[in-house]
Amino acid sequence: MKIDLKKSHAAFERAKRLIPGGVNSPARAFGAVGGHPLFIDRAQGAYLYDLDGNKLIDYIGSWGPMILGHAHPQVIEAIVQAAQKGTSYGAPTENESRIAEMILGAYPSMQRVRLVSSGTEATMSAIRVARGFTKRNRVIKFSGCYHGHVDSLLVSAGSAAATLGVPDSPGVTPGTSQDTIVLHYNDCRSLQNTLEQLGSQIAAVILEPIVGNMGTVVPSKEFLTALRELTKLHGVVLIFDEVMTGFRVAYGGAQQLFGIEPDMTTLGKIVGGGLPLAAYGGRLEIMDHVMPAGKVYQAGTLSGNPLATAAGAKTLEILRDNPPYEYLESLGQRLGDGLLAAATRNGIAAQMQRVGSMMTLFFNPDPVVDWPSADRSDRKLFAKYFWGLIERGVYMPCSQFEALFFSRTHTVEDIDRSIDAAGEVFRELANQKD
Ligand code: HOZ
Repeated sequence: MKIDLKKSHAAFERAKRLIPGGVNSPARAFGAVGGHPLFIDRAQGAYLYDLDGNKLIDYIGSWGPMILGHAHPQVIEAIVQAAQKGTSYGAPTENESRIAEMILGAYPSMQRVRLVSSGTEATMSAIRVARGFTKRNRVIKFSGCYHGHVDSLLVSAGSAAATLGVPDSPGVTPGTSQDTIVLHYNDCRSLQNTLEQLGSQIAAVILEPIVGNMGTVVPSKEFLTALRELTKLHGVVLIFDEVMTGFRVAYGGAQQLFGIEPDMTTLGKIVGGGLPLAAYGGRLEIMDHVMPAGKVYQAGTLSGNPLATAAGAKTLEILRDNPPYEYLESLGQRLGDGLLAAATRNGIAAQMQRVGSMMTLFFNPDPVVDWPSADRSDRKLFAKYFWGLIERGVYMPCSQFEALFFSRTHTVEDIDRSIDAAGEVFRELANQKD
């Protein structure tokens, strides 16, 4: 190993004696790439600093939220000011309405929105509300899509569940998952057949409108059209899980980018500006079923927490008033093209899948359109690529099946340094093959 990771190793040994697997979320465990995770001391702008003092260009961005870069001064100031007024009241605040107004302004498909604390809570609640609204039980999801660790959706799931080989988690009872139907992403025919046969039993179709959790996978135009038309035809609630894509691929998320209105939307990550806040919402007639407006129960002590709403509202305000999306697109194109060129120049079969500032370099000779094609990627090669980049100060997501994210604070120099580092790694790997 070319860099010193002694303190991270010691910290991981200690954590393993206290916390299952030493981590509080499996996606961080480096399980698919081997070795020990880096323990982070602090972060600023585009960089992470680990316990051993290594400075790394960060392409995880806390798995999505940090679109403005780490420790953005205005976001930090908003959090500090909120904290000085108390950290939680268990009573409504005006800031909840302020951020709700901003969300509804950005997502016209939603007429009401409920704030929760995590993406998991948002998708779990959206499914419950869709069931309450339609009075139907069954739900369609797509293999490789991940919607948090909701029991009924931990079936053929992406993210760390796929990375660590447990797409169907033990502990999820057959009873819980029996109402979940799993189809392949981008497969219009099976969607049509399933809805024709079972449409009257299906409450919702849920999907990531651009997948991040099997690596980045983009929907075809036909798939998006089929989703909207068929769900409408069969009275099924179409839920866009925009926890990753919301405020990321455009201020109004994938639905703005594609010009398609789902019935319900879930948000997380960026909406909380790096603090635990998420949201779900949709058409008025659906959301009016949520208690206390309606009878579908959903609650939370820390829902709409004052620190989280302060960080989230400030982040959205900055994104709205000074949109970074053109800049992110130009940097994304540079990075995506650069990484792919570096791989192919060295004889490595790869596919770049990208939308703006989220992307995945798949080590795969064929286009990746769904989980079976993603699953054929070369995991071993990915692990070598990952560690080669760490040694050169570039911190990528630790799985082939995660999207990388970068921020407004990343510079052309950061991008070019990362491409050069990848080029060196690929050269080394090509030489090893010879
Ligand atoms: N949803 C995140 C990206 N797949 C993972 C975060 C986590 O599970 O820790």
